[in-house]
Amino acid sequence: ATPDQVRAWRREIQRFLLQYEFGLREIDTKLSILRDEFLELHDYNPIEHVSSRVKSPESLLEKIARKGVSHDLDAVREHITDIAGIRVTCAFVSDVYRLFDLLTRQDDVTVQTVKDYIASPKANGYQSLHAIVTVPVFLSSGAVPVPVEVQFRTVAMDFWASLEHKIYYKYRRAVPTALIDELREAADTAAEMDARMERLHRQVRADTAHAEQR
Ligand code: 0O2
Repeated sequence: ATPDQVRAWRREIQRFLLQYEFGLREIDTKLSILRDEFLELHDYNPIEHVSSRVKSPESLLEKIARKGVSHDLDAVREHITDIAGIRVTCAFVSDVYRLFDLLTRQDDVTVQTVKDYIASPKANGYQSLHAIVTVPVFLSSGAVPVPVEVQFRTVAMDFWASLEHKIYYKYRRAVPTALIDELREAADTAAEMDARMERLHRQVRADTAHAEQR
């Protein structure tokens, strides 16, 4: 390709990725509204933190090659669904599902796919609730539906996933069996802790409600 072609292609990619940046902002605003209203109604914050990213052009190109997708941007839009990603970390499993419902019930949010790795954890122990949603972004040329991957998880699931991710890359995807077994056990421990924290949380809320009635 000539330098002019490379420059033109870069500009096109930048414009393409900007739409995903806008999609993330829409979802981010929705989540912050839900959080602030929840705080007002229930007196606690259901979201511990939110992080988001648009895939870098390098990592997008790597995934296009790995998945054998054509470089045509319409094909990329259709087949690579995690160009915009947002991760919502909650204290409790019940809040994970509650936020998922509150977000996906909104009129302008369309759910494409849901993968519930909390109900059915992956073989390695990974747990999270994933949804690919599309949200309209209003550009000068009209509305564009932008796909965003939203991952909902608890603090314990997030702790596990970030360590597992590091280990996976450290061993270049060939993790020793003993470590795989330990990670699986650690995932079970995290799930037990989530169940225990949920019980405590319910107990405290019930006790508080009782005290308020008296
Ligand atoms: P990164 O580096 O986080 O972006 P896909 O490969 O996305 O087309 P897949 O695998 O069917 O399709 O999607 P899935 O199962 O919904 O997983 C997508 C994302 O979930 C991953 O993105 C990870 O962020 C996370 N994830 C899934 N499985 C695991 C796991 O076993 N361990 C950890 N730590 N994270 C996981 P990427 O692009 O793979 O990675």
